[in-house]
Parts: sequence; C-alpha cells; structure tokens
Amino acid sequence: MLANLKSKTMKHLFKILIFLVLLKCTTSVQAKTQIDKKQDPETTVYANRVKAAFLKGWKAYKTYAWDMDAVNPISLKGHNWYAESLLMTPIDAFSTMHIMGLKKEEAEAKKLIFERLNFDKNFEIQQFEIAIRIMGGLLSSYQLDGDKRFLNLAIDLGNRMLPIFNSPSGMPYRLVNLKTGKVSGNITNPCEIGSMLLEYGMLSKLSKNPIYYEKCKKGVVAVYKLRGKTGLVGSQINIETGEWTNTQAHISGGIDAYYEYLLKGWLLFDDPELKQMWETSRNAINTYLADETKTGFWYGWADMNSGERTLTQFGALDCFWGAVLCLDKDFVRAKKLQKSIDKMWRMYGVEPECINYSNMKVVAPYYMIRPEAIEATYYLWHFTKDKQYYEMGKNMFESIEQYCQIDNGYVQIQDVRTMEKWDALESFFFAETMKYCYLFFAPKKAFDLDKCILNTEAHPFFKTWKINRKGKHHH
Ligand code: DMJ
Repeated sequence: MLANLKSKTMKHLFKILIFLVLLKCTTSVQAKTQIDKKQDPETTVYANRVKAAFLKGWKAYKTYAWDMDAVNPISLKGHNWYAESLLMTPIDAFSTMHIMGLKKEEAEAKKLIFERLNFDKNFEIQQFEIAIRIMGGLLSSYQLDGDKRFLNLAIDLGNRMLPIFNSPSGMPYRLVNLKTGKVSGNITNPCEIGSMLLEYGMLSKLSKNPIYYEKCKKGVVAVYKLRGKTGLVGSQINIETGEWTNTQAHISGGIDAYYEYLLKGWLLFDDPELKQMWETSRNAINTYLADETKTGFWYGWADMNSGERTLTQFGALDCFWGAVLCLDKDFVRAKKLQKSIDKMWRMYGVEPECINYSNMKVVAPYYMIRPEAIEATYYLWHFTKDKQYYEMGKNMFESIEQYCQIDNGYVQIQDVRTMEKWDALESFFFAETMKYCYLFFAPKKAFDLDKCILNTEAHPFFKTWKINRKGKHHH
C-alpha cells in the first residue's frame, strides 16, 4: 500500500513537472513573439546605434562649439557662418532629437534657442540656406513641439527676409542684411529662387498671413516662365534682367530643390499650378537628362535650349532625385537609379561628391556626410518594403561609422580614395543624415512619412495639424 501511495505521488509530481515545463515553453514563445511583433531585435540594435552616433556628434557640438553654428571635431573648436551665431546646429538637430525621443537633448537645445537666438543682426546672410535650415527647422519644431516661440522666431526671420523679393521680376536676391534689409546678389540660380516655397508656404499657413507664400511663389513662377525650349531651367540667371548667364541644365546643386519643391509644394499645399509646373519639368528631365548607359541609369547635364548632352556627371547631391521619384510614384526609374546610387556608394566605401558616369572616374573626391543617397534608399524602403533597400541603408550607416567616426565625433572625408579626414561637420549631419539612417530602424510610432512632407533639410511639415490651448498638438 505504501508502495502504491509512493508511486501515485510520484505520478502526480511528474504531471506537475510536465505542466511547469510546458508552461515555461509557452510563455517564452509568447515573450519572443511579443518582441518580434514590436520590432525585430536587430532593428532595435541598429536604432540604438544610430541614436548613439547622433549623440556622439551632439556631444562634440556641446563640448567644443556650444552656442555656435557648427563644430570642428578634429581641432576641437566651433565656427559661425557669419559674424555671429545663428545656432544652425541646434536648430537643425531639433526635429531629429524629437523623432529619436531624446528628451534631455531636446530640452537643452530648446533652452539655448530661446535664450540666445536673435535675428537682429547687422550682416548679410544667404537667404536660401537660412530659409531651409533655420526657418524650416523652427517651423517644424513648432509643429512637433507646440511651443509658439518657435513660430514667433520664424515670423521675425521671415519678415526680415521679405526684402529679397523686391526685384523687378519678383525673383529673390541671394543675400539680405537681417537688420537693414539691404539686398544684393542679382546673379543667382533656380534653387535659390524656388527652394524656399515650402518654408514660406508653411510660414503663411501657420501665421495665417498669405504674404510669404504669395511673394515666394511669384518668384518661382517667374523663373519657370523663363525655362528653355526643352522645359528645363539653366544653372545661373540674372534676376534683374531675366537673362540666363549659364544655360547648363541638370538636377544637381544650384537647381535640385527647385524641382523637388514643385512636387512637394503641390503635395503639401494642393496648389494645381505647382502640379502642372512639376509635370512639365519632370517630363523634360525624363527626356533630356535621364541617361541609360552601360554603367547604369543616371541623370546627366544638357543645354536648356538645345537639349544636347553637355556632361555625363552625377554626384552625391543628385541622389535626392531617387526620393522625388518615389513621391511621384515612379518606382521603375527610382529602382533603376537606386542601383546606380548603390554602385557609386560602394566604389570606395562611401560615395564621392561627383563622378563621370561614362568612365566611372571621380570628378570631386570628397564626402561631406551628405544625406541624399541615404534619403533615396530610405524612401524606396518605405514605399516598397523590399529588404534589399533596408540592407543598403544598413551598409550606408556602417560606412559612416567606419570612415567618418573619430574619438570626438564624426567628420567629413577629404578624399574617399584615401579616406583622409576633413575637420568639419555640417549641421545637416544632425538634421538629415542621422534622421534618414534612424528612420530605417525607428519604431513605427516614432514617425510616419505618409503624414508629412520633409523639406529639403529633412524637417517634417505636417499638412493637417492642430494645436490646443495647452500647447498640445496632434497630426
Ligand atoms: C542640405 O543643406 C540640403 O539637403 C540641401 O538641399 C542640399 N545640401 C545639403 C545636404 O547635402
């Protein structure tokens, strides 16, 4: 009987043991699926690594260049663009901090901006750069954070820059003195004429004052009307006479964001005139600049009147076109271009500034940690969810880690063939390069590209957006 009892107890204990083992297995499977459902572990590791890279750059700025425009991480100092600082780095960094959820850094940047930023400065600024980085940064910060002081600063800046449009044609001058309003620089380019339309448009929308959009759009329409027979614009124009001083057409620096803003302006403001201007321009680019060659699919240079090919050059800046193609839903061209972008990136480990795509020789060897190649890759990943683009994004981030990282932060590359370092870190490292890298790996709730339009400095602008009396806002 005793033996019988023992064996019954043993059986019972055995059953409990089996139950416990099964329970353990189920809960650990559940825990694992919960992690997988949220975010796969590799993606989380990458998200944290990008944040760490951003923070390392920010630490360099804080330690060596606090309250200046930008940091020089090798000589351990900072510099300003003009006689005094306009806080370019903290303003450019803010929207990325917000998306990355870096609360402490957001608070310190915000404090610095509200304590020190003042546009009453007796010096000339390049209105285009200040519009995309500073006005764009402030307006985006306002939509992300809800603090009205961001908007007030943007309005003050916008009013000080308005004299740029006082030309006979309405096309803006390149330079303006922020205190006196004196303008100069009548020889300019389509990018510096049209690539502020998103910022001035958002300023009008948020301040409820139409003047900024109206003035800026007048300049954009004026340069569009002066397009060549091909439908393309040239590289340089005299805004007082309306004469082209350089008729080379391309999608590179000096023209790039002019086209980008026709499409993005249409998408953000529903302005049908912009849609029509975009479609005419895009068709001309497809006809005269797109170049199917044995080295890949590229966009070269041509004369704006004859359409004749003048140069077979493509560079780091031109890569933005991949993102524009995605927004225009032209995934056939976007995918073909992406192959070339990836090829150019892998030639030396990071892309050079410019190559001749007919012989794949380097034309300009430096790398400024520009974002455009990563931007194009991210858009394709976002819209297609094809894993090869995620892998390309990972590779681009790894290259920056490998070649641009130093003990005190990140620096640009003088020559990608030797990887010689260059003691500089542009503010777009914080606004754009790190943001696009992060977006490959960011948790879904951190950011939704479908709800906004990114300006050319990667600051998000929201189409629908509300703010309540407590400063809380939602998109
Ligand atoms: C940034 O200031 C902007 O992306 C601009 O449109 C082009 N140049 C830099 C980045 O390369």
